[in-house]
Amino acid sequence: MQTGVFPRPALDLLLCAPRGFCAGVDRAIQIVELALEKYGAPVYVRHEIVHNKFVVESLRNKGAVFVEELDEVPDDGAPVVFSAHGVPKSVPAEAQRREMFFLDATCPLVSKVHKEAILHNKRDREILLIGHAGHPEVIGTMGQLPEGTVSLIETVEDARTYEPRTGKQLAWISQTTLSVDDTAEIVAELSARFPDIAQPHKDDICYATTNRQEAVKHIAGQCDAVIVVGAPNSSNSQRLREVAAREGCHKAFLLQRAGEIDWSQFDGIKTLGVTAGASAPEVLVEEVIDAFRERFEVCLKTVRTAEENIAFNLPRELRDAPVTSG
Ligand code: 2E7
Ligand code: F3S
Repeated sequence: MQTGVFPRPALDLLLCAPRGFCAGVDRAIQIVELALEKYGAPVYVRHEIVHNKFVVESLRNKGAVFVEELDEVPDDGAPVVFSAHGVPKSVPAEAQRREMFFLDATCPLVSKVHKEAILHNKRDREILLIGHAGHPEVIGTMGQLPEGTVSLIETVEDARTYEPRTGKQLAWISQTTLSVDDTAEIVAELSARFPDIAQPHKDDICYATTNRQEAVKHIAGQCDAVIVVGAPNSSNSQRLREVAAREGCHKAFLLQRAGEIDWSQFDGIKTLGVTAGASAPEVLVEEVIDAFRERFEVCLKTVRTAEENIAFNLPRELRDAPVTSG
């Protein structure tokens, strides 16, 4: 007989799919792991390979050394990996000058935006980058061209007040992890003001960002609370939290680990939504779900809004390396 044991309250947990790792993150982490296997430790990594402390810590335990700039890397012949977010042209240039062996883990979908910027410049266009100041992807994309060539547009207000600096045709490109809806508003303003502005086929927001936002949007309205597993410096994860909040879920939280859950916020909830940013490992999602299972009678339902089957090739140097067991 279970006297004194209160029944746990029932909780419907809606688990978004797709969520978590994208193809660019998978590739970037594999690059560091394969470099460690093939060349041995240390392997230097410029910037967090992806914006997740758990991932960074696991790689550090295997022998990766994280730095912010190349001047922190000694000339000892060890490989240097550039993070998934991309780097300004000055970074590989400096690595070449110092005859470093480097591996570029820039997501191929970011490299595509870099190529667009270079092409617009070749076609003599004035380039606007829609994105967030200070983010490493934005620094990398702006740094594909000489300083002052690319202008940053962060808000609809920026789009409304932008004064072209040259008489050239305008073109816009974007960061890959933006809010789909905010970007559409900015683009509408730019297109209204500058009807002949050149633009990408659709936008530069990647498939993973788009799919994860769509998934959380789909469930947010039915949820009393939504948890996004991800880091505060992760742009795509922040956008997921915002999307959930805007869809009317008043309790939308971004957190890195189960230990950060403020349980007072979840008293009396009936339906919880869970998703994860593109840099958050599934093991951390499981950790959060397990923490809820300890306090609630959880009925878990996966809600899938898109299928993903994208994988990117590894850099040539690592293609013949043995595959890691995980
Ligand atoms: C690279 C790019 O590491 P993240 O959290 O990065 P963001 O850009 O969202 O802060 O997520 C994976 C990733 C996303 N975009 C890596 Cl360009
Ligand atoms: Fe690439 Fe998008 Fe992931 S730009 S790293 S596929 S979130």
